[in-house]
This record gives sequence, C-alpha cells and structure tokens, in this order.
Amino acid sequence: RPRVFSGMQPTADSLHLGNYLGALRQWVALQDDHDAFYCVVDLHAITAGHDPDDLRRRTRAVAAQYLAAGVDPERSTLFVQSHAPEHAQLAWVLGCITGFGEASRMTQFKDKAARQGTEGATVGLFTYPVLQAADILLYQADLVPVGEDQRQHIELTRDLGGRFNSRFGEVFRLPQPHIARATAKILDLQDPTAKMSKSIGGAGLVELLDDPKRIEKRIKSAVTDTGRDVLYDPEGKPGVSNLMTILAAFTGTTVERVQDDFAGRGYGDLKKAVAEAVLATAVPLAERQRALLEDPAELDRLLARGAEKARAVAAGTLAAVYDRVGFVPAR
Ligand code: AQP
Repeated sequence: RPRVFSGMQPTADSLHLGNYLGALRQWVALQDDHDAFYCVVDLHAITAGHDPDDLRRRTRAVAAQYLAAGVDPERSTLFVQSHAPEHAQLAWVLGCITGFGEASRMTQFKDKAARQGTEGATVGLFTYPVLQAADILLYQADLVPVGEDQRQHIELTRDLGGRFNSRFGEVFRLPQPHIARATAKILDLQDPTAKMSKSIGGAGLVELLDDPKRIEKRIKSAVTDTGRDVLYDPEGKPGVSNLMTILAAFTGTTVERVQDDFAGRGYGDLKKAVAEAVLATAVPLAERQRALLEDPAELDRLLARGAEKARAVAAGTLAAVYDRVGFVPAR
C-alpha cells in the first residue's frame, strides 16, 4: 500500500478551518487505502518561540484532535515527533546537503521572518523545511497531504532526497504533494487575500474547537464583496467565494451547486448556511476531543505505541543514511 506522511504543529489550542479542510480531513480519507503516518510535529513548534506548558498541553490536544476527526490508531501510525529522535538526526544530515541560498528562498521563512524581524527569527525557523524534509523522507512516503502553502517545502523535500540519492546511493523514495484542489487554500474571513493562519490570528480565523457562539459570530462578520449575488468568482469576489468553498466542503457538494442553491438569495443567507455547516462538524469534534483529553494516560499509551511503530521504520532509513554517508557504525 502506498505510504502517506503528514503532520501539524501544536502551536494553538485548536485547529482552524484551513487545517481541517486542507489537511486533517484528507488524512482521514487517505487511511482507507494507504499506510499512513500522522505526526504531532512538536520539534517544529519550538521554532518561533513558545511556552513549555502550552506546548505540553497542545501536543496532547492536537493528538486528540486527530483522533476526534477520525484518524484511526489501529490503521494509522499516530505519534509525536520528539518521540522519534531519528527526525532530528536525519535533519542534520540533510542540512549538510542544503544550500544556504536554497533555504533562503523558502517563502514561508521569508514571511514569518519578516513578521518577527531579523533578530527575532531563529536558525530553527530557517532550517524548519529541512526538518520537514527529514520527517517525510524517513518514512519513505509516497504522498504528503497538505495545503497549498506547503507545496514549496515538498519540492525542497524532493530535491534533497534526490540529491542524497544521486550523491550517496539510492535510499529515499521521492514523495508527491497531495493537495485537495477545492480546499488547498482557505482564506482569512477578514482579509480574503491572505490564507487563514494560526500565527496571524485575528477575527478572520475560525477555530473549530472554539466556543460555537464565537464561531458563528466570526462567520457572520466575514468580509463580503460589493454586489449582492452569491457568485463564485475568486478574483472579483474573494470573500464570498471563500465562504462558498467552505460551505461546499462541509456539505460534500461543489461551489457550482452552492451557486445554484443561492440564486436570488443574499450574503446573509449564505453566512447562515456556512455557520450551520461548520458547527455541524465542529461541535461533535470538540465533544470527542474533550472526552479523549479526560484520559491523558490512555492518550499517552496510544502515542507510545505509535512512536514504537514509527521508530521501527525511521530507524531503518536512518541506518541506511548513516551507512551511505560513511559514518562508522557504533558497536
Ligand atoms: N488556510 C489554509 N488552507 C488550507 N490548508 C491550510 N493549512 C494551513 N493553513 C491552511 C494546512 O494545514 C496543515 C497545518 O500545518 P501546520 O500546523 O504546520 O501549520 P501551517 O502550515 O504553518 O499553517 P497554520 O496552521 O495556519 O499556521 P501558521 O500560522 O504557521 O501559518 C498543513 O498541511 C497546511 O498546509
């Protein structure tokens, strides 16, 4: 069965609409016919400054979100990145074949560094995509289900894997990004020219585990466009089109159908329908997640089992890498 790898950072108490539609929902669907590895990427979460207690809480909360959304720990390997030291070990090796200029071209680094200022941005944030490449290559993944914002990092992963293979001998399978076209980039509800993002936050962010009243309020205050008709036109009507995308995704239909359904109706009706559709998924998701967090010992046991399964694969890849690179084996 083809292999899948993906992860999310424990950098917030809740995933947002983009994380769910762009990534997590795809993960759940892929586990039926793929051998899936889903990781809580806590090493990545310390690249931009963090609080240790928040990190601990959010790591378990993110694992519980995966489970609540339908990741099945019997079929998929669910684990925490720092439990498998091979990620950091492979990242070092890959960092040594990454060009400084190549890493400097990563747009996510440029955007986040611009927000934090040159002194605020860490070396960890700069090498983040190299660690991400290690995450993926360790498991010999065929597919990486992510949002559009991650496409460049998957390209880098392929470049690094291919470079290693040609320099030292074939070790890595080169992965393909798996980007769901319809939901590749969910936009901020207040600024529909920007992607919805945890770190930007603000009133345009909809977190699925948030208070239902606030979810509804944020959807109802979404910026819409001039005119009154519910038409799908991402260039001319980015706000309305984004809401239509969200509604179509949550109700399992297409934006064309949404457009037909809303012929002759206004933006207010559309927002009401979006809020209902989002809450129909968000409320039970939050309930399941809360129940899972009531038994942290069971959650930790599950993650320990996942780490064992992950390491069985990761250790094999790392051993091959160390051998090809020329490290003398430890006795
Ligand atoms: N707006 C989005 N639309 C579609 N997919 C999205 N993803 C993130 N935002 C959108 C996808 O969700 C996964 C989360 O990965 P992450 O935890 O590493 O977060 P991120 O990519 O850095 O994006 P966030 O969650 O919004 O955080 P920041 O604030 O850091 O930008 C990935 O698969 C991502 O593509």
